[in-house]
Amino acid sequence: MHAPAIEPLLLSLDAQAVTPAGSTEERWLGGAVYGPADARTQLARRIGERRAAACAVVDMVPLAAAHGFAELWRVCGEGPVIEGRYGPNGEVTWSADSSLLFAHLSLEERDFAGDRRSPLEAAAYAAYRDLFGLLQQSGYEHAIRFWNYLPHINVDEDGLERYRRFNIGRHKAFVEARRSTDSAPPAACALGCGGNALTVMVLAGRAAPTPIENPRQVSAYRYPVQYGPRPPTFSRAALVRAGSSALLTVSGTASIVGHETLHIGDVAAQVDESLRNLEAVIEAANRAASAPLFAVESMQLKGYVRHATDTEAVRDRLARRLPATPVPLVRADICRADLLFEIEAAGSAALRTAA
Ligand code: 3EB
Repeated sequence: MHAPAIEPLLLSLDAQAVTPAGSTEERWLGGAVYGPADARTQLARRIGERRAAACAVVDMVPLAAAHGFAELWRVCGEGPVIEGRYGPNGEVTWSADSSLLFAHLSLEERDFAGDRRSPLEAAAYAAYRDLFGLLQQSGYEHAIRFWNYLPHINVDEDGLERYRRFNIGRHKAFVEARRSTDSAPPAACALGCGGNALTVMVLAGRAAPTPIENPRQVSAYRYPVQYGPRPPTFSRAALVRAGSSALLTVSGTASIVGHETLHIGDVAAQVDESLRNLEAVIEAANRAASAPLFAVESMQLKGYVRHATDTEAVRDRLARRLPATPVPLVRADICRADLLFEIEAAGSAALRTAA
């Protein structure tokens, strides 16, 4: 069997932890480390300074690993991984192999305080403008997956929740870059984090991914205006062919059916509903691929938990459905105030070619 062209891997930064990380000869296309600011130092010790620089640091408290963990993209294709900087002040850090690119940037909102718009809206617009500029210039023009992390995500700012302000800035950048906002946007997640910066990461490729929707849910880019003046710009998942394998990356998935939050105040039921949605998205991806390539049990999962006090309840529900699948959890605010849990998934599968 061929090694996949790209696969997500989890690396615990606890010194005593046994992890799947192999030799330092392995090639990584960036990723993210979830933990305190010094987590990057831990990561550099494990994978080297240069490769650690290609990773974003997301200020979130892991609910098990004391020193945090990293989610890295291992690439197994031919050719070297190259790195670089992009943007007016070199704020975008990127790394790429011959077919895929990973990039990240963090913008301090206070640097946008003079803007006529809300600083967060302006920062979201600038982040996406810069990332789209890089994608356009580098030839990895197709965004596959975005990760969005912003402080105080549910806090009201001048009469509008900050997540909704973020959506306005993101939407504007999509429109200006002539990227469709109402069909086939990339997969994404949007969560609250600590610190003072908006962090956006993107995985992009030279070939267009296939967007996947969830038949149980209204497409997020068609949410009614009750969720804000501009809808969130993301698809439920993105499926992309990479060499002789396929990569599926599933967006943040929560207890939403239609466009409404279900099981308000009941974290266990929200976990169950989120897993039903995750399975529905994976099923839709398998239908699009015309082959049963993906299963929830064999994907790399990550859960976001709003209240640390819900950790045991969340673990218990996850273990019932997925007894043999580890799900690393971090404490994070979810983009709707009534959501207590969100889960995301990514995985690679070998493509069978006719002999
Ligand atoms: C939802 O389904 C939950 O704004 O990029 C999930 C994934 C959610 C991505 C985003 C938001 C985003 O609407 C929230």
